[in-house]
Amino acid sequence: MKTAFKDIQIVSRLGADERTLAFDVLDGLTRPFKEIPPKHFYDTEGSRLFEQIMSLPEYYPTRTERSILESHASALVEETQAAELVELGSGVPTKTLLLLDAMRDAGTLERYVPFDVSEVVLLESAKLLVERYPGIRVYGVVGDFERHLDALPEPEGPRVIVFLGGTIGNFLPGTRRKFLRGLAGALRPQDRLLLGTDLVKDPAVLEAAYNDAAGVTAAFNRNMLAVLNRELDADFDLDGFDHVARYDRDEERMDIRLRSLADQRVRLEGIDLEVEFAAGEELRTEISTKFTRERLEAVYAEAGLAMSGWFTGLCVPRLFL
Ligand code: AVJ
Repeated sequence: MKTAFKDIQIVSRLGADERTLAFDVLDGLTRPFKEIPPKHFYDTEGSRLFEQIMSLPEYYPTRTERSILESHASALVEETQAAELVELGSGVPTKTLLLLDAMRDAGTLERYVPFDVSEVVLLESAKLLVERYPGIRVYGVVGDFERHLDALPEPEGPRVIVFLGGTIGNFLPGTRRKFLRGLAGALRPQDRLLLGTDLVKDPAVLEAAYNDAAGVTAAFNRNMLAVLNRELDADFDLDGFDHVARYDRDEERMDIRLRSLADQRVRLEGIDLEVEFAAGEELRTEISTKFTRERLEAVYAEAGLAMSGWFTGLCVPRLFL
């Protein structure tokens, strides 16, 4: 446990010996259908590219979610009387400020509990927030929210857990249920979960959002190979793979992959592995599930949650305006 500033406390659940990437890659590249989980996109360069994605004309989710929060933050605070905000995968708080502002204005704000894999990001946002909200306490948790939810502190007042940005869409159904059940277990009757999800819509709109004209999403996708090259001493040729993002109508999710342009062999020195890719073979790097209200209610029900509110925004990709 480290305390850097009065009012700021950061606890870490990530050990220096985390080998998650190595395990995920060894596991994911030795299966008949190759797959690496999307959490490995986000090194410094990946986070920078994702920041760019969020302001792309085709990528409507970020600005749609922001407008929803702008419209409903004060009503949410009014209804929940939230004294503390727990944010999963907090990153650099931007949209969160809308909620924290509403809590400050209502006079309920006491504590912000950001949960993120990056200690640097947590400390930076904590410093920013204690300046912006005099009297607020920040309790940051460095960890992986799929494994370390038990590191959350005891609630000190009505709590809202927020999980924004549509990241829930990255989970396969089984993991999603396990994760939501974990959250359900952390919520008392007076607490609430605020979940940001993208919705099923015209596949053309969806596919455009993940195949932007400027090629930022393609660069973001390929950057995962750069992460492997650096962290696992691998020799992926980034130009040897195409970015592929298709909407799967049966599963109601975007399916994002890297397609090998030729037969090739890749060596990953760091995990002592050689893998072959056939020409046209695909490596899945992400799924991004799109929901309907009915689907979400069913997903909540199987996790022991009940929907108490539903807010939508108009998704209009700037391209089509
Ligand atoms: C951060 C998972 C919500 O699924 O839209 C954006 C990630 N990938 N473009 C999404 C992403 C490609 C994003 N999430």
